[in-house]
Amino acid sequence: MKESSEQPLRSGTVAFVGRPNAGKSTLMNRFLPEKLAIVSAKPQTTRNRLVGILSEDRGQMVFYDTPGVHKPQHRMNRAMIKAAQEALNEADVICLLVDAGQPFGGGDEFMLSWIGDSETPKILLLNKIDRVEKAKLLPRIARYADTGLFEEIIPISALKADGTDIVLDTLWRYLPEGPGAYDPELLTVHPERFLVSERIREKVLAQTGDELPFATAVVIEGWEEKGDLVVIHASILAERDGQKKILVGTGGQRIKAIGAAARSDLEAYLSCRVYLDLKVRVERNWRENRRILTELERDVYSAGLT
Ligand SMILES: Nc1nc2c(ncn2[C@@H]2O[C@H](COP(=O)(O)OP(=O)(O)O)[C@@H](O)[C@H]2O)c(=O)[nH]1
Ligand SMILES: [Mg+2]
Repeated sequence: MKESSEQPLRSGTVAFVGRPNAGKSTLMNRFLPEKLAIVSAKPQTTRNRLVGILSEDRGQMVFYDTPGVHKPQHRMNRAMIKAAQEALNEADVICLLVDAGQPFGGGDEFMLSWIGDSETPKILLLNKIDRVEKAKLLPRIARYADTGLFEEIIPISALKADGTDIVLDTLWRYLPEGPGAYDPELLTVHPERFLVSERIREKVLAQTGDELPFATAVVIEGWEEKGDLVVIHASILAERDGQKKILVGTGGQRIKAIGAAARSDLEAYLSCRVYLDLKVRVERNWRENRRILTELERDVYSAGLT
């Protein structure tokens, strides 16, 4: 039984938007009971709109983590920007994340005009303050305050959980009253297959350097459950033979390391033994290939849930 002094339940959606690498995925993971989004130091790590669900006694908050907004150069990138735009249009609150350690530039100016058309309440989160001197923060805050676009400006460190409780308390205040739409046990709407492919892709990003910035994708080719063992067949897509070479490494060393890291992560994540059969497949210019992009996109959402 709820006491009458309690606040009414609130529920709604929050979009995290911003330039690549601002820390959007790190922040969403921070608010969820379990890691959902993959994170890397490389730009364009997040490729789709990811849905994360937080259920607590205050209500239900649904996060949209989005791809960073950048100048699109491939069909894939145009789809990424579209995913960010849809999240922006549908959210009850927009959080613009900015890397406070980077100087304000053209990309930031563009973000302001991109979100500026929307009537939705906006909150600015100046992230990565663990890396910035306090004195340098004040002019940044003033710069954003002058735009008149934001209801709130909050300096945070998503990584160190500094200021993040304040963000959450603030966000609840902007959500409409009403019960949540999702089962409170649900963390997300994405199928396990997609989440597994993402976790493998995270290991690919972590184990490759600048020679392979964003040209990879991971496709789950097969999935069999044999008692407490799950056998997963997965392919890493490369755009060229040269990229395949990089992914495989001398004597297959790199793909072995990726596979080992992914397997141990997946065993913890799926709570069972995993046999991971990982291959590299060359698909020329897959970022322009409608068939492959459709195939990748199909795995992202379960039918009927979005
Ligand atoms: N120092 C610092 N690094 C952060 C912070 N938040 C995120 N990062 C790092 O910034 C990089 C990009 O983070 P990510 O969440 O993938 O950014 P996204 O592209 O906006 O989703 C990763 O290496 C993160 O560990 C922060 O508050 N402080
Ligand atoms: Mg991200």
